[in-house]
Amino acid sequence: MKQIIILFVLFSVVNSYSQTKDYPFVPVTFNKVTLSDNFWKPKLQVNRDVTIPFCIAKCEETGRVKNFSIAAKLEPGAFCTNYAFDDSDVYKAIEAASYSLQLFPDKKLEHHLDSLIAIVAKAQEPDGYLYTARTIDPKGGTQLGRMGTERWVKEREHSHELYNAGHLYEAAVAHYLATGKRNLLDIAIKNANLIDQVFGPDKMHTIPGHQVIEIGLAKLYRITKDDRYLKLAKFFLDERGKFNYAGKLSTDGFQNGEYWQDHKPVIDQREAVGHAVRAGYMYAGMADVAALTGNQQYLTAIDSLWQSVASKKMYLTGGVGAAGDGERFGKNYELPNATAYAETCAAVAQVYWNHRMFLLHGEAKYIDVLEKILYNGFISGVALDGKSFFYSNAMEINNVEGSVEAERKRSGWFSCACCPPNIARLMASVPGYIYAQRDKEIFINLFISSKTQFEFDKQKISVTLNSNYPWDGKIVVSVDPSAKSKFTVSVRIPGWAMNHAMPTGLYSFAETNTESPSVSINGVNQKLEVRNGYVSFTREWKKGDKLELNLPMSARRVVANNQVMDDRGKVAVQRGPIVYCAEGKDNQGATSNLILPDQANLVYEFKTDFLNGLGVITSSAKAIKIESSQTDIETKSQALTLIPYFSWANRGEGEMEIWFPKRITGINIKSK
Ligand code: FUB
Ligand code: ZN
Repeated sequence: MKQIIILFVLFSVVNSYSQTKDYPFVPVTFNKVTLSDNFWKPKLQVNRDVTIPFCIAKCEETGRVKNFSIAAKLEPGAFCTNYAFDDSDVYKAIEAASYSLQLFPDKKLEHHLDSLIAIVAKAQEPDGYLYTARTIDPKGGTQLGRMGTERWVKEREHSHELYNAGHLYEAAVAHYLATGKRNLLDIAIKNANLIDQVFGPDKMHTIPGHQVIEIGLAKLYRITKDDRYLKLAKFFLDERGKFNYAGKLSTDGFQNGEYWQDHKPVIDQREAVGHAVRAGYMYAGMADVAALTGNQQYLTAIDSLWQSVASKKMYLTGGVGAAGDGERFGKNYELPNATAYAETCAAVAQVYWNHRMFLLHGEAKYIDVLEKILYNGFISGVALDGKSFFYSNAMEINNVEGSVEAERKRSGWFSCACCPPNIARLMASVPGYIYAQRDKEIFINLFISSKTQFEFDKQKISVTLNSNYPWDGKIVVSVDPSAKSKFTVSVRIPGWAMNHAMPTGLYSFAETNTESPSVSINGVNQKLEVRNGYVSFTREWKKGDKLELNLPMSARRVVANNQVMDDRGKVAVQRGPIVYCAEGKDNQGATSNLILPDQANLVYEFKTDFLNGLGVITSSAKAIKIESSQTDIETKSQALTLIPYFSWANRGEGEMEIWFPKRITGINIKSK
């Protein structure tokens, strides 16, 4: 008996894995932050009241949930939606709802999720396989050409079996964290165990055609501490770049593997190429694996890839993936406005990745980019009504040329509906991006009014942030330790407040700002020493201490690197983190005829009753009138109204412009 016990203990020790490595900077997760913010809380409320129920209802109406039901044999039928990856929309909706439950407890929603999860459980095959298209139709007849006649064989090209799994794992972890329930987590674990049995160095080899399983596996690993999941995530990443494409996938048009980021081993990739959502998820997955294993080669690669994106391939709004064919990154500095693609999912993926880059390096430049995306190119994806969306995010709509491919208005849903539930899940998890910690250092990254608690040496430290950001630059942080103690509070000084429109110089301010940020503690001004984008205060903090940050908020002109052809000779306008645009509605019906001369003042005003309350900028433009021929040009002065880019297309269709010529040149004569 004694021997058996010893053996059992030994066995447990061998099998009990203790996670020793992870991100050095630890985020305060969404479930530990209470929001009170005037900007985000109403958005999260709309997300809870409208977007999430809308996404769930659409998943039900369009047959996405029915696919699970048919696979579960709860009803007869054939796979009834367009894409085998439609399962993932259900998972993303569950993930979104789970985050939201944390902030807004809702028994009805919780039960609804349980009933959906029960159907998902029944759709899972006994060995853990979960992919409704094949369970319904094992040989793939209804998805001809997409999923192949056997499990996994078309994963690289089309099937998305591993993609669906990745979204399942993310949803399962969010649901478990928010509710403590294992119903979805157990489904995910069973599926991951099957995938681990099938794939590996001595087993089947493939690459996930659409990355995301790497992130999902890393999350599962953190929750379960089962290192098979971490090894599998790394295996899938390391499989990239090994396939010989020559002549094999000729019909795809993406023969060299760039589309899938499969053209080189991941550790050798330096330039962001191919499908932008896949890339963003992959870089985020590499960051996770780098953090969890200490792999330096991954770090070197993602550091370069970040430079590639942030210094050459990102729109001013934070949007990425300039080219619509292949939903992909363009070449360096290829950032056309009239044909911009900038899929909302790609912006979501960039938020995930930039957050992880911060967690690896502790540098604020990653949060600068994350903030740029959150306040511009991400929330532009959803209308104020919470139920109409952009899949691609135009940078310009003009009635004369070029914008034919751009989405000119928002849609209620899409046949390929990846974006709406992706918006819902990121929106609901925004509270998780505000704070972080490293040892006895607290990081304040975003200025979103909220409250949280840290713990050092068994001491509890409450932190409360109050602001009217992004409209006002005054941010007050109350630091309340349970007893007087020494620790560090590091507050991000946004790059834009220090004269950097973009940390990489892809965009810069046209003029240097003479105002600078200032910080005081309990009313006493502090020296502003900014390191890695933070101002840090190590001191004995006591209950009631108040740190006040004031950021300069004047509206400023931005210019792009001269190599961005489409923005040459043009300026855009930014105030704080918000990028502005003009809509025809506010500008006599047109924007493509407008010039913004250098001398025109930019005047800011907050309008409470306009588009749910937002800051508007007015100025004086020159409007071009072309009389009879292009040689007969007249301009007239005209009032210019600019609104935040995220709020465009809430009042019907019309022209829209972010970049304005500074003067008349051959290239900007394109309007009536
Ligand atoms: O392939 C799944 C999703 O559909 C991608 O992330 C989107 O870009 C769209 O193609
Ligand atoms: Zn999408």
